[in-house]
Amino acid sequence: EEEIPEDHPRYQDLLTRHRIEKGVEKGITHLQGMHAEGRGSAFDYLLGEETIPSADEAERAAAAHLLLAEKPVLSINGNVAALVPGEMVDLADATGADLEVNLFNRTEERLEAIADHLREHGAEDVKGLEADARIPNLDHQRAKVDAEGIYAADVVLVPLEDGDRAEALEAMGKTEIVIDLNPLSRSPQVAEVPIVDNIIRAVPNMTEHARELADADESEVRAIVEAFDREAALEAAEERIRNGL
Ligand code: PTJ
Repeated sequence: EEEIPEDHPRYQDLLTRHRIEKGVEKGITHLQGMHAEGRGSAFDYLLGEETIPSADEAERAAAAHLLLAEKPVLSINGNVAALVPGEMVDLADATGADLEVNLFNRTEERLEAIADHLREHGAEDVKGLEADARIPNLDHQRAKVDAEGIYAADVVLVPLEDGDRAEALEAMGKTEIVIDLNPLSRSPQVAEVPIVDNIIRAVPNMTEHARELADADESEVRAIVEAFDREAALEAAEERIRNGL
C-alpha cells in the first residue's frame, strides 16, 4: 500500500484493488474475488466514488438495527476479510455483534486463513468453523453456518453476498443488511436494508453511527429503523448512476 500515492485521483480504487491482490496472495481471497472487485469498482465509478446521502441513511439504519438486535452477526467472506478486517472488528465491538466467516467457495484452508487474519486484526471470537447448522434450501457447501452464529441470528450483515444465499437467509426470516455497489443485484433487492456503497467507506461509517447512537433512547433508535425506506434508497442509488452516465 506504500506504493500508492495518496493524492492520486483514484487512490481508494487502487488501494481496494491492491488489497484484493494481497488477499489472493495470502490465501484469504478467492480468485473470483478479483472479478467481484472489478464489477464493484465500475459501479463505484458511476456513483462518483463517494457515500451518497441515501447510503449514509442506510448505514445509519443498519447501525440502528444492529444495536437493537438480540443476536446480530456480521458475515465475512474473502473479499471482506481482505478489504476491511480491522473495520469489521470495530463494527462488531461497537454493536455487540459476532463475526462469522461464511464462504461462497468454501474450503477449510481459506476458512482458517480468514479466521487467523481477523484475529491478527483484533478479533477475539471468530465463528464459522463449527459449521454445525444448515441454511435451508441452499446447496450443501454454501449452506454451512454455525448453529450459535448466523443460524440463530436475528439481524445479519452480509456484505458482497451472492443472491441465492441472500434470498435463502431472507426466507429464514432474518433481518438482512446487504452492502453491494450494484443496486440491481439480487442481494440488495431482497435486503431489508440495502447499502449501495463501497464496503471500505460503508463499514467505518456504520461504526461511527453506532457509536453516536449507543447512548440514545431506544425509542429514538427504533424511529430510525422505522423511518428507513428501502425502495427509496435503491431508487436514489439507481438515479445517481443514471445521472452519472
Ligand atoms: O470469499 P467467497 O468464497 O465467499 O467469495 C466472495 C465473492 C465476492 C467472490 C462471491 O460472493 C461472489 O462471487 O460474489 P458476486 O456474485 O460477484 O457479488 C459480489 C457483489 O459485490 C457484486 O454485486 C459487486 O458489485 C459487489 N462489490 C464488489 N466489490 C465491492 C462490492 N460492493 C461493495 N464494496 C465493494 N468493495
